[in-house]
Amino acid sequence: MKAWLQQLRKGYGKKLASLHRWNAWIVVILAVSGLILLGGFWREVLGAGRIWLKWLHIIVGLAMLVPVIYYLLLAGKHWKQLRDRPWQKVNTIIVLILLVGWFISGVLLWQFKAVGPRWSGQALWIHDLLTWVGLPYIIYHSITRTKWLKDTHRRAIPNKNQPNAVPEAESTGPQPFYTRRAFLRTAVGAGAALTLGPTFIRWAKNSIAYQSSNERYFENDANRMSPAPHPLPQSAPPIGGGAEGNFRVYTVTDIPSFTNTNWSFSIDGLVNKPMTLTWEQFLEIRRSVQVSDFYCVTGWSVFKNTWEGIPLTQLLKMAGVKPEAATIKFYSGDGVYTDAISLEQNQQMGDVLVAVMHDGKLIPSDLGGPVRLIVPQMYAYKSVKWLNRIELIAEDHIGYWEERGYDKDAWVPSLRKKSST
Ligand SMILES: Nc1nc2c(c(=O)[nH]1)N[C@H]1C(S)=C(S)[C@@H](COP(=O)(O)O)O[C@H]1N2
Ligand SMILES: [Mo]
Repeated sequence: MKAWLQQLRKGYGKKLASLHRWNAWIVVILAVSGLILLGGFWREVLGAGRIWLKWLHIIVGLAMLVPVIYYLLLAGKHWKQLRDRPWQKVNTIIVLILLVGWFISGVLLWQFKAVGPRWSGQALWIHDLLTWVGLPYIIYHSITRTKWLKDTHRRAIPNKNQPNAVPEAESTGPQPFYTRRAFLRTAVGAGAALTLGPTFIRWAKNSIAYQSSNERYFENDANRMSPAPHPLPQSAPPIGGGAEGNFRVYTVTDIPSFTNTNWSFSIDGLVNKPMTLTWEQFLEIRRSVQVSDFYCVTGWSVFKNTWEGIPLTQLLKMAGVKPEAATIKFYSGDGVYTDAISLEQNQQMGDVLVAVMHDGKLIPSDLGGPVRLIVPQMYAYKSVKWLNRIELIAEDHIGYWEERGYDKDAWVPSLRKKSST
């Protein structure tokens, strides 16, 4: 073991430098792929590419463990050399905390099915937090160190007692406490951090819509439907006590907006009474209220939503499903997104809802209003937003995200245990 460590430490200075370089590239790849995965804009552009990118992010993220472990093996020696450089020590610790934090939360996110929605929710929060704190820090770090690309000697730590250390010929002897160069670098770094930091945060807020309440969505409703439905007594105030957690607005298209004239709701295909309803007709159908949790496969959840709407089973009864029908296909008013469940799954679940209200208010356009599907026992990619057509078909239908690599099995495992018995 000792001999092996010694072997490992041969050419220590060079090794440390190349370790740093490798790690920097890994972080760049993870940052770019992670930000693209996060950005709503890329959802539409990438399609199936998103799944590949996610895999790249996971694999490179796992690979990050190699330089971290390698460094830890060399750390004892490095640490001794940093004796007189407390800030480099602090920097090293910060970077290690970031990398390990990203790694652990990333593994939990990757294994979201095994760890369950509460854990993956926490993991996502930590993963994001580290990103918003860590990325500006690392950007600052690399800007103030870009000199290093040219003057390698800035990186090497002079140490007379170490024959294997990088030659210190270029080391310019005792350095003035603060050189003009160092000052410039710090100024540039601080300037960059100051301009990038707030932009980062604003961008984060807008692009992932991670914020402290869902109120904003209600205020920005782009739909103009009238009349407004009267909430049932269980809806206002909501019997669930109000949703816990924040929706992230996910869409593969622009957010559509609807009025009474461009909105209608159809049930067709293998039914006895195909119908197309206006908003007024739709609101006349008896509604009911349910409280349920909402789980996205990417790790976030919104708990205790009070949804009011028409149970799918009730709509299907109205239309009269023909015996040849096997699949219920859902269409979004965005003209692109579709998904499906089997008639059997619908019967088994019994709580699929064509929802009109959330926590006593009309569902805002960002969150799929005026009418969206809610499939509480499956991951939310089944819960089609801007639902405006239900078609009964005999064959299978592969939904939008399933076609692009999402699991065909959308059951939330923790709920499955209860419902399958
Ligand atoms: N029409 C449409 N419905 C959709 C999506 C979409 O992109 N378009 N995304 C799905 C996914 S993956 C999730 S997690 C939820 C997100 O719902 P929210 O945007 O209201 O939070 O909607 C689902 N339904
Ligand atoms: Mo999702």
